[in-house]
Formats: sequence, structure tokens, C-alpha cells
Amino acid sequence: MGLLSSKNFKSKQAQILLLGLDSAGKSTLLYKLKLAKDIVTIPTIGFNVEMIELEKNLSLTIWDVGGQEKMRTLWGCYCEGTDGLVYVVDSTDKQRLEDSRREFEHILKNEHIKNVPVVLLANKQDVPGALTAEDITRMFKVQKLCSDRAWHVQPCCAITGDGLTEAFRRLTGFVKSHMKSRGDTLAFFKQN
Ligand SMILES: Nc1nc2c(ncn2[C@@H]2O[C@H](COP(=O)(O)OP(=O)(O)OP(=O)(O)O)[C@@H](O)[C@H]2O)c(=O)[nH]1
Ligand SMILES: [Mg+2]
Repeated sequence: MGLLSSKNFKSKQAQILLLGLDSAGKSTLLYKLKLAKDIVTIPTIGFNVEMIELEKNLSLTIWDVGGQEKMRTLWGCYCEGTDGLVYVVDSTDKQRLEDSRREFEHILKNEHIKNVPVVLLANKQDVPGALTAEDITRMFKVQKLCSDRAWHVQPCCAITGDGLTEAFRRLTGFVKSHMKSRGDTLAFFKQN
């Protein structure tokens, strides 16, 4: 069993899009959550998809899309039906921080994820000299870019799992509120 239970598949589904530049740590964190194991990843060509249940009445279907340059042009194709965005940043990759910020800004403009809640992960906090969550918040201008939605920036380490449960619990809270406000799960929430 992973850090989060994946037993009960009867609950409501939320679609979560997991994006970030190549090597940010998306697949590492996905399988840490799912399997509680450190796996050796290879660059994702296409996508991985896993279902994780964090709370008994909401299952997250997490779409981990490859972040290599040629893959980024396809990110927009995965946005439809998304209930929450997790954007992973390699906090040690200072050279590509602006590339990452630009891609983040670009994806937020996608019409399908308008108002969709965002959790930014400041990953690789185990590496000395990594930028902090506060640094990333400021450099990514998150407050400004995400003024139209719920957001949170979480420091984490995908290898140890530190910060991941907190991040996905926060996301779940946001996603529930977002789905409720959209009214598409009204009956479901009344029942639960
Ligand atoms: N030190 C450290 N290394 C990490 C961490 N998370 C991921 N890595 C390493 O970063 C490398 C890339 O990780 P992946 O999970 O494959 O990255 P990805 O974002 O899925 O990359 P693409 O599939 O190419 O988009 C691997 O060598 C991981 O072991 C972390 O928190 N700390
Ligand atoms: Mg990957």
C-alpha cells in the first residue's frame, strides 16, 4: 500500500493533471504516493496514469504527462475535464526556472483549466541550496498568476515522500470546493 490508500474505487472521481518540466520529479512522486517505493524512473514519453484515494469519498485519477520540450506542446490536450493541477518544479534547476515559469503561465491560460485549483510542488528539497517554496512563490509570481483560483505552494521531496501527503490533502480540499461550486457533484456531496 502506498502513502495513500488506493482501495476504494466506488467514490467520486477527480481528474488531476501533473505537469512540470522534464526531470522535475513527477513520475517519482506519483509512484511514491501510489506504491510508497522509490522507483527508478525513465523519462516519460506520453503519460502515466494512476488512481489514488486520499479520502474515502474522492478518488484522484492522476495524469502524469512527460515534460520534455516536444511533450509540452501536447500538455494542452490533457486539460479538458481537469479538476486540479499539480505543477512540479525542480527547486535545484535554477537555470531552467524561467522556462518552467513560462510553461506554468502558459498552461494556466488554457480555457479548460480556468479557475481550476493549483498546487505547486517545490520539489527536491533534500538537495542543499534548493530554492525554498517562498522563493518559488515569488519567482513564479504565483499570487498574481493564480489570483482567479485556489492555490498552494508546497515544499517536498519526491524521494523521501516528505510534503507529498500534505500537498495532495490540500489539493483534495481545493478540488472538493471547486467541484461543489461548479454544482456538478451536488447530489454526491449531499449524500456524503
Ligand atoms: N534529489 C532528488 N532527486 C529527485 C527528486 N525527485 C525526483 N528526483 C530525481 O529526478 C530525476 C527525474 O525524475 P522523474 O520523476 O523521472 O522526472 P519527471 O518529471 O517524471 O520527468 P519526465 O518524465 O521527463 O517529464 C530522477 O533521477 C529522480 O530520481 C527529489 O525530491 N530529490
Ligand atoms: Mg516522468
